[in-house]
Amino acid sequence: MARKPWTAIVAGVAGLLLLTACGGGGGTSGGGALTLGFAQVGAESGWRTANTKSIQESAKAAGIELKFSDAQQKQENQIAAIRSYIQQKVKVIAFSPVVESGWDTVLKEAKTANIPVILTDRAVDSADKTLYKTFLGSDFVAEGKKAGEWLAKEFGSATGDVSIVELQGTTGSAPANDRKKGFADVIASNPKFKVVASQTGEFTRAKGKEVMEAFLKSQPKIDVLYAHNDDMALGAIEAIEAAGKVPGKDIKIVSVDGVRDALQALADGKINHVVECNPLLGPQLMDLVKKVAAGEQVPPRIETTETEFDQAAAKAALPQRQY
Ligand code: GYE
Repeated sequence: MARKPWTAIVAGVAGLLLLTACGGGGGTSGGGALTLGFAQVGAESGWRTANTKSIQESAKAAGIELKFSDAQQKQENQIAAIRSYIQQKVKVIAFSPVVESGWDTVLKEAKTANIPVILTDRAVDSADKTLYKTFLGSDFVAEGKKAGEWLAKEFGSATGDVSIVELQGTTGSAPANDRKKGFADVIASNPKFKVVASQTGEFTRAKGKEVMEAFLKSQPKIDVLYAHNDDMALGAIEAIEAAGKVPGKDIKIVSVDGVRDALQALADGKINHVVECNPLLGPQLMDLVKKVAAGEQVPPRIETTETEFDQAAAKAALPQRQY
């Protein structure tokens, strides 16, 4: 019983020492360094790697001291990281929530500690919008719709059923929920479009390959693969080729993100269409961090502008593609 306060004090002192040590000699004049705690989802995809790099480089360029953690796609790790940022008294917390629900408790803790929170890339479903200052990222429903619209055009004149398999992103994540919905909304207008199998591939190449192998075994006819991200599509291509089929021809493929490897596969004719999702959120995020740290008002939602790639657009974009 009597131990608890002591442990707390020791932890507090240790935290203080850590904070001082991390101050980098910046001193406390003028309020000290602007510290940002960023809780990243993981390193599951090419998109994520580009996103992490963008955040790390822009923090450096903006003179913001970044504390960065990788949650390995686990919500409990992200919650622990956010709690440690609260304890370390960072100025601002930003994170990309691995799933949409279950954040209210930790977000309330940040609010009580007067630390503003910025959501980047993925949203939360909290009813209380005062738990975070803003959201910076993409409209995932619109991305799913674009994939559906491509499909509707591509198979516009097809007679008979079009059998679609879907590789979903991480279960419960905003991009998986929304990309599924946007796509489903568009294809619902024509009963010939049938999603014959839909399963999570966890946004990774390995899982995308594994689940596609299972689809190829269980489904007698697959005309189209809709993958919620490029990495799963790239993994699935390996499975399709191993099954003796030609990706892009026997099975048409549409995916989301626009990473180099996928644009290359599109240029090579193995993917048929890519909907872009922009991972380079770092510069805009650092701007927002400075604003919320200064107590300035920011818009509640900031969406990135994105395009789509057909084969010609992929070929044109490839030489300058950064990621
Ligand atoms: O599409 C996928 C990544 O949240 C938008 O997460 C992001 C998604 C992205 O793993 O590749």
